[in-house]
Amino acid sequence: MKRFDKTVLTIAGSDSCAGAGIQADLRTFEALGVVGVTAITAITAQNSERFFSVNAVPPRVLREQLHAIQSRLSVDAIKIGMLGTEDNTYSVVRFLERYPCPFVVLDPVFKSSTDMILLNPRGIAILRQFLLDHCFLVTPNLSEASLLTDVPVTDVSSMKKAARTLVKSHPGLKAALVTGGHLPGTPVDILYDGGNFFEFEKGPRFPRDVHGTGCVYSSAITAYLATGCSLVSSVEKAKSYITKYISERQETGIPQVHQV
Ligand code: PXL
Repeated sequence: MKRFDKTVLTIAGSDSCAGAGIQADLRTFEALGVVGVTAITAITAQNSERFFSVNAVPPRVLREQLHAIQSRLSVDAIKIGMLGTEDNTYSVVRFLERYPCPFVVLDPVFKSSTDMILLNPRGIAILRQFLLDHCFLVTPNLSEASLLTDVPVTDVSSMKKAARTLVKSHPGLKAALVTGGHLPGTPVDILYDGGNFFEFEKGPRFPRDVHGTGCVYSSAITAYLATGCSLVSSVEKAKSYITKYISERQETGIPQVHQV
């Protein structure tokens, strides 16, 4: 039964075509029965053919949203997606320093699939140096894992190394999930929780990529963590949610809520 008695904050960018970003996060929270609240970092203008522009919100505007939420609500978990600029990244670091939250899930968004820069190298440096230590889990794909560790991540063995390096080099970070959607052969996701590795085989490979699946996957993990599921169970449940989500969009590509 959906209870809507937990609140999850997403700090992310707006996607005008609503497949990714804040819009995808909110749809996922709704489908999984948690209340979603938002702090918008940037506004993108894009459609299924073209990425037109990205405009970050000024850091003051981001801070005001975070303050408005924090001063009135108790947040059970936070999902962080696109941050847009180094200043906004730093504002989120300051917010988490003042108001730590046990379940912060960071989906490091650096580029769109069309290669639009969504966080520049200085922003990535701040994320690495300061933000990761305030997170419970980070969920990079192969290229994001490479950018976070300075080592090419191309196969299961380098995914394991990257996951381990991320956790070991950030004392505050509890776990890393390196997603292998673009691996050749059977795709697999690797979770490292500071002690053990867990492998999650992807469901069937679908012919069509669905925009925003990284956002939906990390939002689903955050929603399950907020409702009290363990880390491994949250990833397992999110994995079956995302598999169904992708399969339902093979025909139309249209984002919609599916019944759990
Ligand atoms: O899928 C990554 C992503 C996240 N957030 C926003 C985006 C994108 C990719 O386009 O636009 C707002």
